[in-house]
This record gives sequence, structure tokens and C-alpha cells, in this order.
Amino acid sequence: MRILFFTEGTRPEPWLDGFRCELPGAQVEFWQPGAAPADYAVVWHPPQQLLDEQRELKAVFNMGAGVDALTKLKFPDGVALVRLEDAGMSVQMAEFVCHAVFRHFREFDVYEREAAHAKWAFRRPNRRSEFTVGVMGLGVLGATVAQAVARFDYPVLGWSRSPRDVPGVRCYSGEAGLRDFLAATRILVCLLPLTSQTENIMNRETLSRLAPGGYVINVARGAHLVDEDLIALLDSGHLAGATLDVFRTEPLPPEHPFWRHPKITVTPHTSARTLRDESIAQIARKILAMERGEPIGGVVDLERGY
Ligand code: NDP
Ligand code: OXD
Repeated sequence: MRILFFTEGTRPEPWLDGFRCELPGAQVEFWQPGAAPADYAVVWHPPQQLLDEQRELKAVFNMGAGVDALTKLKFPDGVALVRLEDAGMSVQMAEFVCHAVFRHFREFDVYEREAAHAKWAFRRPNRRSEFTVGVMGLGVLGATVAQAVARFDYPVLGWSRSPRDVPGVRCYSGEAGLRDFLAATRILVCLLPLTSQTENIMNRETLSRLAPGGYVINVARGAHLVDEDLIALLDSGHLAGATLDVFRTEPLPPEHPFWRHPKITVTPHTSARTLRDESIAQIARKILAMERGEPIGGVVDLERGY
């Protein structure tokens, strides 16, 4: 069995060694143009050339949960595109989102600023019942995040394409459910995949529907959010703030206004990192299952885009 590996910006050796260890007997190599045909590819942001050249692939494994970098390429017919399913990401995402929710609700950002001036002052506690958290996307990550937030007694809503049932979460679905979901949400969390249906979903119209004092946490993809619309609603006072982990252009350019906006917190696409050992183990398990002719999870529906 031959496996090709491709990523930019990550040292390939530990990944190659990890796959060789999990799949003894497999030939595992870093992809170079003109590489001999392989059975499987493990990739993050591959060039079109890799897909065009490799005509014998059975599956392409994405080293992340979001496959938008692959669905925008011309993907070969008959090849399975497989994404990471959790692989240690959902607990990180829950930590990140809970942290952002707590920081805003408990006003820890204000305390941090005041501590810098040795100011000792209490703030009136906010009412949890007035800080409803709405999670867009109730998949592997969204459902875990929604339940983690709910454990701290915030009212939690969720929104998905098809109807879902997540214990402790009031669930809405489809176009018809979006209006009511947004109107009841104060802290909006985006955990949707980026598809033609979800691109620009957080815009002036949808964000205006959030309860006054709304707050945005985008941990999905930058193109879900219309940057200028967020800034306009923050500046008008309709929105109270935002924590943004993902951007249309990454790294976020130094001149981008998000960096300096007083109501925006920026992190560098770090809310849920791909964990090497967990990811290698999951992908290796799936390759072995495919070799035995067994079905695997995480196969992307290319029509749907996720
Ligand atoms: P899943 O595929 O498991 O879940 C996607 C969810 O979004 C599902 O509930 C799905 O609905 C819903 N959804 C999809 N399209 C629509 C739509 N048009 N309208 C309403 N709901 C929709 O994905 P994951 O939870 O694993 O990951 C979600 C995203 O998180 C990834 O695609 C990626 O972009 C992002 N991500 C970001 C990371 C970071 O570090 N910032 C790390 C990892 C992921 P349904 O349940 O009906 O299918
Ligand atoms: C992912 C990501 O999609 O890291 O897994 O953003």
C-alpha cells in the first residue's frame, strides 16, 4: 500500500514516521510532483496538481474537520474525501468557546483592563438567563460545544440543516428555524462548515436579528462572516463584541481593522488544533477498515459540501 502525505507549514517527518508506525508495511512518502501512483493521500490544503496526477487514489484524508479547501478544487470522481471526526478537537473547541463566553459574560476583559491600573472595583453581576448562547452547526464540534456551555446553566440554542436532538439544547433547523434562533440568541457561536449555503451567513441582516448587546464567536471559517457588517454593528452599539479565530485571509494581515478594534478579540486559528497522534490513529484505523472493505465514518458528501 502506498500513502502520500502533503501539508504546508507543518514538519512532515513526525507525520510520516507516525503513519509508518501505525501501518507497518505501507510505503509512506511526502508528495512531490510526478510521484508514483498511491492508494491514499493524507493532505492539508493540497494543490490541484496532486489530485490531477494521482489517478489511482481510493481516498483522500483531510487533516482537519473542515474540507472547504478541498471542495473548492476539482475533486476526482469516485474517490472518497474523508474528514477528521473530532480526533481531540471537540474538547479544545468547547474550552475555547466556554472561555470566550465566560470572559464576556463575567466581564473578565474589563477586570483585566482595570487591573492594569490597579483599580479594585466590583461590577454588577450579569443575569445568566439574559445571555442565551446560540450555536450554529450541531455536528461533531457544535453539539459538544453546546452541551459544554449548557453545563454552566446558560440557556443554549442550536441550529442545524436537518432537525437534531441534543440534550439540554433547544434545537432549530433549516431556513425556517433561523429567524427564531437568531432572535432568541445573544451570544452567537459559528461552527458551520463553509459551503455555498453558509458563506457570508453572518451579515448585517442576520447579525441585526440578534438580541441587543449581541456577541459573536466565530470559530468556523472567516468567509462565514462579512467583516464590514460586523464592524458596522459593533460601532453602532447593536453588538457588544466578538471573538474571532478564523479569517478570510490567514494569517490576518497586520493592517486589518480587526486587530485594533477595541471590541474584537483575535486569535490565530487556534481554537481546535489538529492533534498529530489522535489524527494519525484515526486515519490509519479508517485506511485499515477500507482495506477490509468495511464502511468508514467522516466521508464527505461532495454535493452537500460537508
Ligand atoms: P460536522 O459536519 O460534524 O457538523 C456540521 C454541522 O453544521 C451539522 O450540524 C450540519 O447540519 C450543520 N450545517 C451544515 N450546513 C448547514 C446549513 N446550510 N444550515 C444549517 N446547518 C448546517 O462538522 P464539525 O462539527 O466537525 O466541524 C464544523 C466546522 O468547524 C468545520 O467545517 C470547520 O470549518 C470548523 N473547524 C474549525 C476549527 C478551528 O480551529 N477554528 C477546527 C476544526 C473545525 P446537519 O446536522 O443537519 O448535517
Ligand atoms: C479544521 C481546522 O477544519 O483546523 O480542522 O480548521
